[in-house]
Order: sequence, then structure tokens, then C-alpha cells
Amino acid sequence: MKEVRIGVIGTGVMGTDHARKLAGKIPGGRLTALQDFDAPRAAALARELGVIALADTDALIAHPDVDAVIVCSPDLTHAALGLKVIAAGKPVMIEKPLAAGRAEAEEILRAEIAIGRRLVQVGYMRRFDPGYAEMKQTLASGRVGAPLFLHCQHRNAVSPDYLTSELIIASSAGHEFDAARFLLDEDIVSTSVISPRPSRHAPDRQPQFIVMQSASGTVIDIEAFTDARYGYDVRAELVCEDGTVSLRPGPPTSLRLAAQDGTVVPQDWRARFDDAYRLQLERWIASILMGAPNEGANAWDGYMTMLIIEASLAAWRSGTRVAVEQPERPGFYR
Ligand code: ISE
Repeated sequence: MKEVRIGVIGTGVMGTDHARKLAGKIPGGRLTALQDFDAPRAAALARELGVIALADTDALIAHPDVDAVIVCSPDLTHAALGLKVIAAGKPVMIEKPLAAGRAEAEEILRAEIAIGRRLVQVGYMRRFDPGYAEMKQTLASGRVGAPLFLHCQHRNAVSPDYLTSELIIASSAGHEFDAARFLLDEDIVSTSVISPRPSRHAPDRQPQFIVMQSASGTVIDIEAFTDARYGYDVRAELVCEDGTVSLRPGPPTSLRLAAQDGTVVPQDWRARFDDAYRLQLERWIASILMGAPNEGANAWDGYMTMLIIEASLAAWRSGTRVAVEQPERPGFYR
């Protein structure tokens, strides 16, 4: 294969962003097709980008000009569509989360193992962010000693009405769960959640504060607050035995208000993680050209994050600390 021809399912916020990036030339890749249940929306973007719009997902997945698929449809449809792409033997990048729940995520693992090829990547793009990569390298170099605390802050300016307290854990904090596993290079074994009052700006959802522990004992705290008004402000600080490593701020674009400490932040995640999204596509395409997706979060990572999400939801509902199950990793994912 000299070029990866890509079809995108879902032309909402992220589908449109991926499609525009692909159409704006990512080496080795070419956008060929789009699909959305909102057919006029897909058709309008297809016209703008000079590609075809297909009526249904099966037609896109089976299309001879589609070598690989990006699934950006609503979260509840991720797993079913991912399974169809796996069955077609094509690589698939599934926007996070991998599935709507554990059982579906396990179906993806079984399907990938049965077909015997790594086909799935999950769109946890922070793994490609230069700032996170730098933190991981510093930690891995041993210069700062063992990690004791990982403090994470995830603030959105404003969020859509459908974002519930549960989705703040599954959809927003899910990024932090994956980033913690990535940075620390180990699993999360327990989680507990405490919620403050809702902000008067979003009275129907509670911000979430999550405290977890990694297998070797690092304590991770996560503030997930999706209605912070002033901008998209993601931070991380690793406190280690011999030093502290902070996440370098992203590009200051589309400023609305500065954070209290004067840091200028972007309006949303697309601006903050623009480089990460681009690198994620570049490396995904390059790895497919070399044989199979082999970077970023694989299906096993998506599954482990799903287990943290489910344990955190249980912890939130019960007000207790909940153990995150640690299933044995199949040889296929080692
Ligand atoms: C959204 O789905 C994302 O993925 C964003 O990165 C996150 O910041 C936001 O809170 C989620 O709702």
C-alpha cells in the first residue's frame, strides 16, 4: 500500500476536524469518503473537501476506495461500528471512548484477537501531545525519581446540555485516565469520586473530583470541571521523589479569559491539542503503511480505560472507594 485512503464516519465536531486535517494533506493519507446520519451535513462537508458522501455506514466501510476508517459517530455507536470495520479487515481509529461499556469493549478485543491482526486504535490523542510525551520521557529517564503524586486538571469553558455528571467521568475524565496510564506506564487499581455542588452555570451536572491509585502506589487526583467559563485549561503535574514535572501549556489561541494565574488558554480542545490530533493522524497513517497501527492507545488500553470509567461510576454512585478490576492481559496485547 502506497497511500491510505480514509473514510470518516460522523461529521460532527471531531469528524469534521479529522476530515479537514486529512484533506489538508497528511503525508501518506487521503480522505476519500464521509458518512453521517445527518446526510445534508455530510454532503456539505464532502463538497467542501472534494470527496464522496455515502448514505450509510456499511457502504462506507465496504467501499473499495476506503482502506481505513475513522469512527467519530455518537459514543453509543462506537463499538458496533468498530466491530464492522474489524470484520472487514480494515484498520479503524475509534474516537474515545472505545465502547459504551465493558461488555462491548470485550467484544472488540475478542474480534481483534479472532482476526489475528491489530486493527484498532482509540483516539486518546494526548498520547501524541508533545507536552505529555516530554513528561513521560523525563519520568522514564529516572532523573526525577519515583512518582508520588499526579495532579490533573481538566477544565472546559462551556459544555453541551447532554453532558451529564456521568459523562464528565466517562467522556472528559476518560482522557485523564488514559493519560495517567500512559504517563505512569502502569495500571490504575482503585478509584473514588467526590463531587462539589453544581456550578450555577450548569445546575444539572456536578463537576467531579476523582482520586485513584496506580499499581505501584502513585496517587492521582483529577479535577474534571466542564463549565469553567474562561477557557479550556488542561494541566498536569507529576510530583516525584527528586523533582516535579509540569505539563507545558498548549498554544494560546481563541482566548476568552485568562486563568486566575494569568495563563492564556484556548477556547476548546481542538486548539489546545491541534498538534496532538495532527500527529495522531500522521503516525496512524505511517503505521498502517508499515503494516498495522502500533502507536497510541490500542484496544487493550481502551478496554482498561473502560474498566476505570465503570469503577469510577460505581464509586461515584456508592460514595466508596472501588477497586478497578485487573484482568490478565492476553498475549496478543503484550
Ligand atoms: C469531549 O468529548 C472531549 O473529548 C474533550 O477533549 C473533553 O475536554 C471534553 O470534556 C469532552 O466532553
